[in-house]
Amino acid sequence: MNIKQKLEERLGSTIGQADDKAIYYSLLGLTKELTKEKKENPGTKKVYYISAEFLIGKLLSNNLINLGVYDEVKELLEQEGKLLSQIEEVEPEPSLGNGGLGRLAACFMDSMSTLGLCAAGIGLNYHYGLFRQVLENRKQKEVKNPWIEQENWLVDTGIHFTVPFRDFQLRSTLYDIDVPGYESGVNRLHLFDVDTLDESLVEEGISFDKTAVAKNLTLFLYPDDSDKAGHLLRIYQQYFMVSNGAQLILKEMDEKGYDVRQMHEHVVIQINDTHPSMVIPEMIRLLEERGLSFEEAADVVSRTCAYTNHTILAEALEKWPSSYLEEVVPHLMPVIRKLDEKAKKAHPDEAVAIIDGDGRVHMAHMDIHYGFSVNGVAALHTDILKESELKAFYDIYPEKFNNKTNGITFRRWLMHCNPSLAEYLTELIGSGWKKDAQELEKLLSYEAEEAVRNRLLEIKADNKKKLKNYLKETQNVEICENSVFDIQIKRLHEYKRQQMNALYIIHKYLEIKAGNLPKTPVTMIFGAKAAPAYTLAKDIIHLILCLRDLIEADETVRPYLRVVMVENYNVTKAEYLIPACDISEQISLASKEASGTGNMKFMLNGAVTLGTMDGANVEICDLVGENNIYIFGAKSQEVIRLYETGSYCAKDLYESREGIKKLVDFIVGEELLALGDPESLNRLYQDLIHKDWFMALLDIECYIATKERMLSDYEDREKWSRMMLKNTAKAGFFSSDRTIAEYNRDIWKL
Ligand code: 26M
Repeated sequence: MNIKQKLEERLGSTIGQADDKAIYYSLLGLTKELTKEKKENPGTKKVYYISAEFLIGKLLSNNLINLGVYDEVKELLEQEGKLLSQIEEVEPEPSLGNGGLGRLAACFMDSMSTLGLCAAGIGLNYHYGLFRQVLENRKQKEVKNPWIEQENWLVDTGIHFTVPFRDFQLRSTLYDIDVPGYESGVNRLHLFDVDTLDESLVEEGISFDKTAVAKNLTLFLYPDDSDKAGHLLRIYQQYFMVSNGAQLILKEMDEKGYDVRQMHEHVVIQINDTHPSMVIPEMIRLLEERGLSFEEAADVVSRTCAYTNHTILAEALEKWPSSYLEEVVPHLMPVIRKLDEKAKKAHPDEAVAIIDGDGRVHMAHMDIHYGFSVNGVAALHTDILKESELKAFYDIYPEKFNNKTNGITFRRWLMHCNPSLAEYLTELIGSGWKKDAQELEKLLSYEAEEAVRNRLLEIKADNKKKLKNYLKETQNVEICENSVFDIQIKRLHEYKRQQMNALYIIHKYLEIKAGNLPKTPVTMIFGAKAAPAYTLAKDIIHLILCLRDLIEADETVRPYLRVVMVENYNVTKAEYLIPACDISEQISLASKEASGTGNMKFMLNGAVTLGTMDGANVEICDLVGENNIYIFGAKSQEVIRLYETGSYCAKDLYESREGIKKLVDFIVGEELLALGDPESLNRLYQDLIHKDWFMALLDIECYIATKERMLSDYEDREKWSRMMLKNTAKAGFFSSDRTIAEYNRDIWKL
């Protein structure tokens, strides 16, 4: 039977007669069926990628692409007057991640399958995922985000485990999502859930009884952790994830007849940040139950586990009070104490202790002592880990440290989200780039051809029109497709410095008011969720929304400058925004963004980066050369020195630089106070003057100057299109296929 027949059989009608919903669900079923026909990636050694987040995005198109039937299905539907892009709108987006860390795990799942590696993901099946963001009264409101429908991608495996806690135990059910590789075999994403979950626990917004663990464990991703109950719930979640994961790994080893004493020859556990770190003591505990001595168990587990660090922000490194662990998982504490004593005996330095003087358990320290590999996620990040943040560990274990610069899957972030560019590239350089991304460099030989460059500009213009239509339909905002699209989309965090971008908007507003009009209008686009308890992040959203409305109401400014905040920014919205972007905002304070992966997606799709020398921006700069990127701001060494000496003083800058004072004062000027919440605006104003922990005022002047230079270069369409071409051509390095090949070569050795 061909695809058309199979589809119509599922529909019980012709495609032409069916509605989008019916077609979506039939395609969902068909895709699952086609995936089942694929074989699992084989191997005698398997990597388990354990992560609290997998931000997989919608799956239909991605899976159709990887199964090699995307074009066939798309044409089939078009013959019957249906658009695949329209049908995709029916699919709810799984909401199983916050941002970069979760999206990275999803890209890695795609690449591990594509490269034919024997691999699985292990995580949790959060029913309401991360909250859905609603923008109301110029503020963020959080509501639940139910994404699991009657028919969905999850497969109930019928596999159950029992997970012990202090006062009770929970039975789990394992749900799987198949991950087909691109023209390759299939791996699985294993998502554990509790049988006793009670969705009705959620009342208003996203609040619920945090103490009813059996009923709430997999309701939300990282529920508000501003109080003790939130912290405990997070420990419950983490332990539930790793205990299930460890039991699954042992079950699979048993089934294959492997000896658990040889675990390291058959298994690698890649620990994605510290959220899954309890897998180390848990696996040791389970092996002791199977008769291994503590020493034997600790040894084999140490040869099996590898840790990836994703941040150097001190406040983000997990340190659980041992009293909390005693309250939730008392049976793990004896193991953790033994691990701590053993480490202290060998390395008495307080800086590398697992349990510190205050009784807090440093999860990363446990990973480094009892894992065989420690990696950072971009060259600069790994250097900083080695030279400062984790220097004491690097001195002990230099051989464990390695870098794996992040990557993105080109299946989703080019072939799917930007089909016209993908097709044009194939027309020019053949389709080899789909398997070997380095082949994109072949594009360089077309740099001098005006017709090629003009086509790239045309594709960009089309994508901008598509975004315009999408925003009109979904948010009822109308933007000008002939303006410059300047886009900053990422979680809202002070270190990412959306507040600095907001200060730029104030600058531009005042310039326009003074009669200095831009040649081409500028559209500033933001997308960002703030953590529910992160007050200052919410204040920054409020400022941006107030600026938006101030400008919207001003007939003299509106034709030249617009501000748009995309509501509930997620993977699906990123897929519209990224191909349409001219200016990619990557403006974190140098040394703070471990890597960034949005920067890579924008570059691949022909946007030009405006950024600091931070994370993977450094490597983008090396690849495209200084003439094809706009770099500004303090370098990481300077920033690190400022922190060490405590010599940064925002107030000095505010008082001594008239231009800076004017911008900051505007936040609490009469125009904005007439629109906004005085308490919120005032808090942000005070913070910028008295703290400014992430040094927005340090870089604001060169940021403004560099953006102005960029806008003026935008007018030179030849120059700009050369930069676009160069960026796409040099993006091959950032394929997650390259990243995963390196993980396998250096760490997993499958
Ligand atoms: C959140 C709220 C308040 C304080 C700190 C945080 C927080 C910050 C970072 C929590 C966790 C953080 O790190 C984990 C993380 O998401 N890291 C991201 O990982 C991506 C994939 O490697 C990188 O591209 C990003 O640069 C990095 O921030």
